[in-house]
Amino acid sequence: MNAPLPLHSLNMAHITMDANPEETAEWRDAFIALVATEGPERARFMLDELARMARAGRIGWQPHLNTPYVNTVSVESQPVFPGDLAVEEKLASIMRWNALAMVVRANKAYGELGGHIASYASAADLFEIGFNHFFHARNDAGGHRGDLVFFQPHSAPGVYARAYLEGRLDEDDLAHYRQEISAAGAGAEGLSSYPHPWLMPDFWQFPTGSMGIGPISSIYHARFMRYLTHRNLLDCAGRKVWGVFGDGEMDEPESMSALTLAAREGLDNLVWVVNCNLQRLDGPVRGNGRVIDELERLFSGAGWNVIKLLWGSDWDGLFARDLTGALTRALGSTVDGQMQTFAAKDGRYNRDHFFGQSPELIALAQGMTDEQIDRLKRGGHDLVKIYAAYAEAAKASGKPTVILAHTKKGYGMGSAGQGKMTTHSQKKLDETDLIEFRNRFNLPLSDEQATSLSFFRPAEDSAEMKYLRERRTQLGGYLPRRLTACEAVPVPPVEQFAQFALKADGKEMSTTMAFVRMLGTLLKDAQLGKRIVPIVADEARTFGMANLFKQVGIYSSVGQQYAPEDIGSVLSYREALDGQILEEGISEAGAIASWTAAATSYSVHGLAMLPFYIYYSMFGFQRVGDAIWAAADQRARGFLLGATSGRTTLGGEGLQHQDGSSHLVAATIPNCKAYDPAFAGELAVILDAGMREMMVEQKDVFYYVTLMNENYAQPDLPEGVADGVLRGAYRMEQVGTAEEAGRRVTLLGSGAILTEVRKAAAVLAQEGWLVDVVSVTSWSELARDGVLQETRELNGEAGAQAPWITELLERTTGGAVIAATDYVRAVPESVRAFIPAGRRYVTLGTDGFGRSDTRAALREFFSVDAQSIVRAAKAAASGR
Ligand SMILES: Cc1ncc(C[n+]2csc(CCOP(=O)(O)OP(=O)(O)O)c2C)c(N)n1
Ligand SMILES: [Mg+2]
Repeated sequence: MNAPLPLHSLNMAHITMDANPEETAEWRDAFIALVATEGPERARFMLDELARMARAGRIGWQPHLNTPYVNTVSVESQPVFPGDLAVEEKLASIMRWNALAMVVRANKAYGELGGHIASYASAADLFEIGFNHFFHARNDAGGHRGDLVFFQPHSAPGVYARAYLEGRLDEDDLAHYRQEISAAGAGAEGLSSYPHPWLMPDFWQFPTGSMGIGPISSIYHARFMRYLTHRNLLDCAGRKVWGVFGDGEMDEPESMSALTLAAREGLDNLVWVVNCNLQRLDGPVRGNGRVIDELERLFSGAGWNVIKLLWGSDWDGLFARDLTGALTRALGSTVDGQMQTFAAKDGRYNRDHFFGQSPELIALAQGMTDEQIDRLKRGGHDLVKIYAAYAEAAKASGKPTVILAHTKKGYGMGSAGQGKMTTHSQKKLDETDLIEFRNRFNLPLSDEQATSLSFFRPAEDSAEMKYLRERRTQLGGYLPRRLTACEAVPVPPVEQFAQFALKADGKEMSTTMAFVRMLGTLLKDAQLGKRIVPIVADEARTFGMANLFKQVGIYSSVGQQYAPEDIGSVLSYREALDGQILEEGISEAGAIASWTAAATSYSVHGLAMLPFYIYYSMFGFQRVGDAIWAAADQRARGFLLGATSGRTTLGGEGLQHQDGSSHLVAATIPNCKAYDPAFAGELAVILDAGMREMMVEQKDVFYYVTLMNENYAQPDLPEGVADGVLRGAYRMEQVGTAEEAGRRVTLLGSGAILTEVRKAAAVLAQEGWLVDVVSVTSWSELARDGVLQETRELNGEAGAQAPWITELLERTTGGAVIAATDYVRAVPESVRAFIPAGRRYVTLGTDGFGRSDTRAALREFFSVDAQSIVRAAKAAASGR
């Protein structure tokens, strides 16, 4: 029903168990008369009133969240299509062809490369309407500052196909789809499998390859744009976030987890297009159910504006003739598994099995040939209907919008793939399939060109090419495109925000307290302060940050509409429109999405922001590691602070709170610099270097720093060690007086366990040992440097030096080397290869599950306490 049905035509025959049909008819007639004489507004009022009475009377009635299985935008309210339909259809066909040719070619050459055809085949028209009419590119010369567009990852071939027509990629590039390495040798640009800003830094903006991360990121980016606007940092009015996602992808917890946030925040700058081709990889998304109904209920319930885009224009006439509503009912009661079968079968089958269901449907199909039935388009393949849905979405106000677009997976792939169970991974088409595809989309290709998979680009002065360029000019240029130019932000000298830490003079404090104090000062800095984005996931009080609530406020898009319970207190809970802290509640997934939005603002918005997300370290790399990996792909710049870190610093918390592995995972992320400082002075040096590297030198790195909550005496940072702190280690002290024969040992320690190392050193010194204590601030930086130097040496490259840890140990220490950390042993094991030859290396760590007990008991249990270190030192020295 692309037009509303006349109310009196609704056949209620399907309603069973009507105890009193006559009475029902009276009520119906009354309602029809009301609509006819008083209009829809009065009718709505009456329905509300009845609903109110039903609820008051506790009669147990609930409204259904589903609307009929028809287009939300009716024929009557459909806008005139503003483009040249014929040209756009030709262009879409060319995109389809080149995308298909690229994948099939790559797999003909190297069967192992993989790739996808069917997803873009179903999404091509959804993309094209966006490209031709809605997706604004960033135009810094006074124009639109750009929409953010999230592309479904395995539809990337279609985006490349378009960039090829636009002249942004050439045939050589397309020929190197999924071959980044050989492309470099051939002077071409390798096209990454999925959107990867790391691999194609001038092209892709948002990594979406891991399903679910695109959807949640898009929500938090939309919210971050509001934050920038409300904090008067950047006016983001008029800019939208578009996301094209799969219906299967909606099952990911991340996809759904922030729907209510988007609605609560009234993100009408956000539009999702969910491509409901009813299939995922293995088979139907809801074979025995109906995913569009389910998503409609989910999104409506969450407070989104839902636009169903189900049927193409050629259904309009059918619906108009369907006076009994039989067609709407039949479509509304077909399960998706069956609907998929209809997509896979021809017109004859559909006539027999769909239209053959009832005399009314048979009559409806009578005027159509099998060919016409076969070509009946679903809404997501009809440019006019797609335009209508997008236009409706673009003007929505007060709510985020989802367009549920009904399509066929593998659309146009004929018997080779359309609607087939196996279509997702279909990447081989034989000659007949290719000719069929060419015919299906009227492509101007000879048989030879089709079967040899020639790429096709119309002549530069053709109507299609002129149109394509004109449309993109109107919309500000080409996209996706990743820009990086932005102004550097000056960082205050370290003495200004961390003098107390550099010259701590033995004062007792935890590194978390030191961090919070530094952050508080940095927030006051005239230039940098405003750019800082503190982020927490309901743990600000845990980390002693409550003072910041008052100081900089918690961001709220509606200010604070209540008198907080603690209003008189100096730490009062303060929400404000221009609040600076992003308090994400108990959603680490949300918090890391927020962090990523802020950490990539330098590129997405041309405005560098500096996020500090502080969290329970266990709930970081372990809980949201994949999102951090995606942030790395997106070249994020910012700080992750893993607080209450390590397996023994937060005694009572036990197995699921004590983190012994985050440094191991962090070390695997190439652009993540991970530090486990023991002292506030070290932390100061690390923060200072990180801020300079990211904000001033604008390097694409981010920092992971672990913080502890154990209070202990903080020494002054020794002179001249800053370089060592950043490289990962420095010799902090030598204890003991003279070396007795065989009584020399070197102790390495990091973070929480350095205090145990120093205690062990004192014990050994008392017993006549000479002990060098090395503070390791970063195992991963040491290991990276070691690997780099070793690789240089093996390759005979110039500039190979001894690894820093080798040189440091050789130059400043002696004896066997014992390393202890609050992390699993694999962390200190990562530098074993770089320990100077001939020196025994023993590692102590916290392998296994965590437990609850006192700090002392835990350290003893894991053998990382001073006693265990002393024991290990003696054993190693004696050659045991
Ligand atoms: C987290 C994650 N799990 C699994 C995959 C592998 N995968 C890629 S596409 C796909 C199916 C996608 O189905 P849908 O979202 O419906 O998209 P369609 O191709 O049907 O448009 C799967 C399982 C992935 N990329 N990411
Ligand atoms: Mg799907």
